[in-house]
Amino acid sequence: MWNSRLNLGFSILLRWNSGSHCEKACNPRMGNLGYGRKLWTDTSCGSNSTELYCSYSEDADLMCKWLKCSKCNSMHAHLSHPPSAMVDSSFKLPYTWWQSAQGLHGEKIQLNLESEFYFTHLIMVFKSPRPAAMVLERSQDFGKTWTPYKYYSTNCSATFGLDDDVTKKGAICTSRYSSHFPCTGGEVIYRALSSPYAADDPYSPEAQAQLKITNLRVQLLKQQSCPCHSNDLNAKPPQLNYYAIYDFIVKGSCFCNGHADHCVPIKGFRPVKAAGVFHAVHGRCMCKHNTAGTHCQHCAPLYNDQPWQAANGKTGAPNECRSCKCNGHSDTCHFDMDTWLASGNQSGGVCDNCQHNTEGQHCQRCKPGYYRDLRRPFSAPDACKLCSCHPIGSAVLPFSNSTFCDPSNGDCPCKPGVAGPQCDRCMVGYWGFGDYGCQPCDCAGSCDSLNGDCISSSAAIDWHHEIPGFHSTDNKSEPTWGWEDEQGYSALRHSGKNMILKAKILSAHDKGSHAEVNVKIQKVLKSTKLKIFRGKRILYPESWTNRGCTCPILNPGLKYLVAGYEDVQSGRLIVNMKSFVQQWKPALGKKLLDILKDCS
Ligand SMILES: [Ca+2]
Repeated sequence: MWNSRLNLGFSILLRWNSGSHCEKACNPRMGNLGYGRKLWTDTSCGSNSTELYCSYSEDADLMCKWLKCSKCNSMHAHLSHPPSAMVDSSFKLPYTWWQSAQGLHGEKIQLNLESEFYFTHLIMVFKSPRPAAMVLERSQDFGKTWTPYKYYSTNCSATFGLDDDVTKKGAICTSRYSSHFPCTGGEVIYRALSSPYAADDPYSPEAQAQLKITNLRVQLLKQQSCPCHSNDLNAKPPQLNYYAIYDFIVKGSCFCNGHADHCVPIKGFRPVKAAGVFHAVHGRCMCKHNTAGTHCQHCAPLYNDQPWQAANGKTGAPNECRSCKCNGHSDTCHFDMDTWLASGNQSGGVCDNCQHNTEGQHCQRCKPGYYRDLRRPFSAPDACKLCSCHPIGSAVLPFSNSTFCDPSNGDCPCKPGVAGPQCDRCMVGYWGFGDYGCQPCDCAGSCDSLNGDCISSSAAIDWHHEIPGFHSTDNKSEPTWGWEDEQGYSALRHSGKNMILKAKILSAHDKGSHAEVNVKIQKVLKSTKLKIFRGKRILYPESWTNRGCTCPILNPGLKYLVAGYEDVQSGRLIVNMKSFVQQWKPALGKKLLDILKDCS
């Protein structure tokens, strides 16, 4: 009898556990949900004082055996029959039982769970004759509302007005478990997974509606006496009107939506000690498949790229949660339906609270006011750096009061006439750095960047303070076209150079008060005041006395593009630190012609 009862459970268990390591849909082990938990009944025999009770049993031929009487008293361990005797070990203590008080028509047995559990089946083993009527109910909301699983009666239509599943398959009432025989040891069995649910995926919403419980209750509605009773006409009316149950086995498991194979105690749950019982079925899932929650009922914080799904117990599909891509700048994301639909049901994860000055669905770009430092991997916490734009020289975006730099390189948007990556100075040929930027010099040449005063041709201005590297062109190697060149040409446009030549340097001479450079002019690209012809001529480097060299550097034997100044009074061709001097290369001439075309 005991073995057949337990096999029922294991056959279902095997069907559910499709993957041992939870690679596929998986479920924690089944067990007796009654173990470690308190079972509630309305009464127990002998709770006030010692009570006498009697019982019959029958032999294999259903012939009644003698009447046996005994006493119960809840104060004495060997005479007490508390509800806990139904949930002790049915292996080790098969003959302990709960017994109700006598003379009652209704009784109730209730199991309250501390969380949601899967319930698969119930087995009750009666010591007394089974009830003539009873109902099994469950709650999914901790006892607020109850729904019947099954009605039991010797006569379903007379007792409940319901069809009997013996004659009408699938009916909610049955007469199968209500016979008065056997007078002791009779079973009542209910299978939550029976047809039409048995073929379903146990994690489908339909199956869950059927299997999920927080409470289970059996209402014993009508007693039934053993037929032996009426045979014993000579005896005094014996004490036979009570319910007695050996075992109340509630088979089920932790409720994990197919995403866990192991469970631990719900916080605060303390198993009740019961004789011979060491294992309780616990309620908090240890979630796999990137899921989280007591019942793995949602995705883990960084795994909300697609909607959560229960695993599929029928196909074995784990339906795991998929990671969001947050580039290491967020630990959590949420699922957004609009994003999901917009992506064609591919990706709906939106990263939450992007850290490290990033923003975007995937924290994939620097926030306004920050720029990408390409020397760092984007996942680094310092990949986005604060823009450092000069508060006066930088332009402000329309409708905004803050300055944003180019997020790709940190360059700031400058006000008119302002230059530099941070917009912290006037462009060459501009002056008056201020709230409205810089204004063009009103001079033939350049001007003082602070007050706009025109700079006389005799004054030396160090370009190389403004334009790094311009004067340091390495003559030995082929000059490369770079930022300095662009700046130089920009200066050609704006600072009013009035003669441009291509010249070969023949020799340089120290004349004491000044220097003279003998050149051979090969091409006159621009001349405004003096007549300049191809052939030999002298250039006068103005800044020679200060520097002890021909500055800009003019090495004999090399050809240069020279943009300088024609001094009408002296008739001299003058070069100084404001002049544009660059070693000649063909590309230079072409570029220059384009510029001169633009200027004319
Ligand atoms: Ca027992």
